[in-house]
Amino acid sequence: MSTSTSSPFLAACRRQPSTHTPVWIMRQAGRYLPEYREVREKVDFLTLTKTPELAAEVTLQPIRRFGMDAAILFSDIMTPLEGMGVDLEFAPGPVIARPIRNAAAVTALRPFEAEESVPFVLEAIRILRHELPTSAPLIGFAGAPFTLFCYVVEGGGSKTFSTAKAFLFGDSAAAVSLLEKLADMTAAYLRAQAEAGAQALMLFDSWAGLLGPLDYRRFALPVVTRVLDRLGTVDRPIIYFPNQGATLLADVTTLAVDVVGIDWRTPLSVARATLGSAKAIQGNLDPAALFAPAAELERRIDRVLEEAGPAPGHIFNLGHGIERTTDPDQVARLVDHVHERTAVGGAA
Ligand code: 1CP
Repeated sequence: MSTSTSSPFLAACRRQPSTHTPVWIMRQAGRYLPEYREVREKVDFLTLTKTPELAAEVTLQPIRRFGMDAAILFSDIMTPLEGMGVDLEFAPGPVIARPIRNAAAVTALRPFEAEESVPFVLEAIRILRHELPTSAPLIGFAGAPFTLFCYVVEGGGSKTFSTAKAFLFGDSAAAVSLLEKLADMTAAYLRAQAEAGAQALMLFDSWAGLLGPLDYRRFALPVVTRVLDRLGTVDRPIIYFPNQGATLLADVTTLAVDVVGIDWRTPLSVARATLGSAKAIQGNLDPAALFAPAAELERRIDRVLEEAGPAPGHIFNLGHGIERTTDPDQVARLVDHVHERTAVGGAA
């Protein structure tokens, strides 16, 4: 199903040359877009993610407006957790009224069944595969186990996730059992998305950088490996994004993923040097560059392209999610500039 030659994005995932450097943007569907805000005036966020036609519509919005080289399913990393028996609300970030903080709560979690728990996600994927152009493959995604762990233990967002780390360090046996259950859910969830038609899969480890290398190696890395092992036979490129992971990249090299997402703090040349030539890279413009005047924005885009170097296997993206006060015209400028600057036989 996933022929890479027709898509610069899929080609880059496989480190094959293509007609231009593909570009998409983390959180490309969302509140910086007036057409997204219009949909959100009518329905709340959970309803939006659970109504396949609406989720498909907002997934398509940035593709129609900007012509990105990949679409990412509109959903949230927290969405599948309800299927394990975790209660969930958004206000606007995730809120869990009964966080998981001891062995009994871990044992009480239900095994996850994708068709039963997230039929709306699978249906949204099927709709999107009919509606998306072949130039914009669909990325399915999930939260990496440690990042999900942070939210289900803490009960919501946090700068430090101190409660989650206290559980991890204080009752490591129960914490590892929770991490493994989250890994098994994540693998089943990603497999179901691939079977429904997702053409690439991304794992968001947004809070990986809260761990030093020893703890990352002991707690977070083995459960990412567990997800990948369980996905073994699923033939889709896999992108792993260890946010704030500069000190973790040597360990990340050991993971059987095709693409590593790099946050904006690490120059892509440094990431390439550590990761070697066996992995493609994705990133990493500072999202704040979109608030700079056009000429400065374009200089910063050019710098990212130079850092990535001429070898195939670079997917242009921001180094983290787009800010919601971003001017959509700046996003148009970014997509157009990457396309023009890197077109084979063009100005590059
Ligand atoms: O009111 C609204 O519209 C809700 C805001 C919102 C949106 C637009 C949330 C709540 N989630 C989303 C969509 C979303 N979340 C996508 C859609 C696809 C796209 O990229 O266009 C994706 C991929 C996510 C993934 C996600 N959710 C991550 C990983 C990426 C990252 O930013 O590091 C994380 C950490 C979340 C949790 C979450 N969900 C929502 C919020 C506000 C948050 C952050 C909470 C926090 O820690 O403070």
